[in-house]
Amino acid sequence: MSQNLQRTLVLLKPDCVQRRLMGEIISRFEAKGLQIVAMKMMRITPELSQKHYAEHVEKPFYKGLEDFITAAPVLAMAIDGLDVISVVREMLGATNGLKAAAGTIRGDYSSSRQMNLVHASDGLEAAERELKLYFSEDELCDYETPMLPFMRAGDE
Ligand code: FUP
Repeated sequence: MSQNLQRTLVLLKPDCVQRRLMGEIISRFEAKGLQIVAMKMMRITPELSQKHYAEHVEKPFYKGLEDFITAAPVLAMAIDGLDVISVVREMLGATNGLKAAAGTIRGDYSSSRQMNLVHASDGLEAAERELKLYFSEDELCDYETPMLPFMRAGDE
């Protein structure tokens, strides 16, 4: 197993679900060759929101953020891949959809800072912490894909 193989937590937020963009976004991750190992539609409670956004709870925008993230279901995913934490962050683009580069998910589909469609862990520590908030060990489905030899070299 490569030493850069990582796992990250991705949330398709309420705006993504409501706008029927889940398939579009999941397709991008699949086309990139990333491996989805868990997926769950769920409603984020205020308690979970406060844990997830612990670093933002005291900020003035937090109340609006909590109202938004708890307003409708989200799709939570655990995704594996080489350097997947930074790869997914790059695919998302800048936090504010108005500033995100064209070609990124937020750049292509979002015109908002709050309603930016997708969350992804921003580092190793965050990924470990967030994955535990959303998934139990037995919900994570490790599997091998026979296509792997055509997706990257053996020493990558
Ligand atoms: P990101 O890591 O890109 O998800 O962005 P941040 O951790 O900086 O922010 C977390 C969430 O808070 C973002 F998805 C958007 C939201 N936010 C606001 O609603 N208003 C702000 O002023 C800043 C962030």
